[in-house]
Amino acid sequence: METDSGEELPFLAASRRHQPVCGDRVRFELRSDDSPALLRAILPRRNELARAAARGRTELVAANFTLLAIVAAPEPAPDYELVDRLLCAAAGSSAEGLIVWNKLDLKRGKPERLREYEAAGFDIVTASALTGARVGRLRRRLRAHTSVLAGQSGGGKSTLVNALLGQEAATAGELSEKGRRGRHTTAAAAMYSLPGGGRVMDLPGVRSLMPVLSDYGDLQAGFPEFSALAQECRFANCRHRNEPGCCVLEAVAAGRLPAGRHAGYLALLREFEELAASV
Ligand SMILES: Nc1nc2c(ncn2[C@@H]2O[C@H](COP(=O)(O)OP(=O)(O)OP(=O)(O)O)[C@@H](O)[C@H]2O)c(=O)[nH]1
Ligand SMILES: [Mg+2]
Ligand SMILES: [Zn+2]
Repeated sequence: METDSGEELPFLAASRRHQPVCGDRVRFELRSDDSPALLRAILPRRNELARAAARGRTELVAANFTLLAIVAAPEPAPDYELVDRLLCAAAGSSAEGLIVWNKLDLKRGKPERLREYEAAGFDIVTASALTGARVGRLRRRLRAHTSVLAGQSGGGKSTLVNALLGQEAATAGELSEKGRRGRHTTAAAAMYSLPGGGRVMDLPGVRSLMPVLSDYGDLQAGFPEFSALAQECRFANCRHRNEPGCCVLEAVAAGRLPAGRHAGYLALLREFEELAASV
């Protein structure tokens, strides 16, 4: 826990009801002796990022962010379903969504699939956490924000945090040789203040972080390029799956909308409907 003046304080929750997550603002009581400060209350959150946990439960992982930066890279191979999901989560949390294409030094170029996000209106910045290339630009982009770095394990979130800070603060890992997958190096979320302004939260990589989609509006917000087309669909509540007179499907068939974007939408729609049916 950190005070407004930046001092690190050990603390204890006064009650088990007060379980703070990374990004929470809290009220606490200092005690006269050397014992840890007592956390008395968690202040109202502007937003929350939740993941699906065991037994259909959800678990909060971060709060009070204004930008959700989705870190992806050529290695490990990008998981676009996760990118879609996180973009939906950003929109549903009234936070800016940003894609960070890391490991520029590998010189693989942007995959076609990633360009589709740009065409859909999403902001993509490229950087190399390893060489520091374009990290200054990313630092400026994050300056006015409390950001969350999220994405697959091994994408380079912790390495990026270190590059943004200009020092080793977050523990970064190695990619395992077998399959070049991430190793889930970061175990718990942590918040860092950036030189020049802004703060970032480094979250553990996904597989452990699948944000839950609880609202069809969040799903729509992750696919903003559909909305103009959807206005012309025959049914006002068209879900663009197999409905007659669906203009989204027509656009896919005519090659005006990338099939990958529509497939990504259908995957999340299926999950959203299963979730909605189970409650
Ligand atoms: N070539 C290259 N490798 C990078 C770059 N950034 C990170 N890496 C490497 O990618 C591996 C994983 O980096 P981490 O920063 O631990 O990844 P993470 O996203 O924090 O992973 P988790 O904590 O498991 O979620 C490490 O071996 C890094 O050295 C980069 O810009 N270029
Ligand atoms: Mg990490
Ligand atoms: Zn439709």
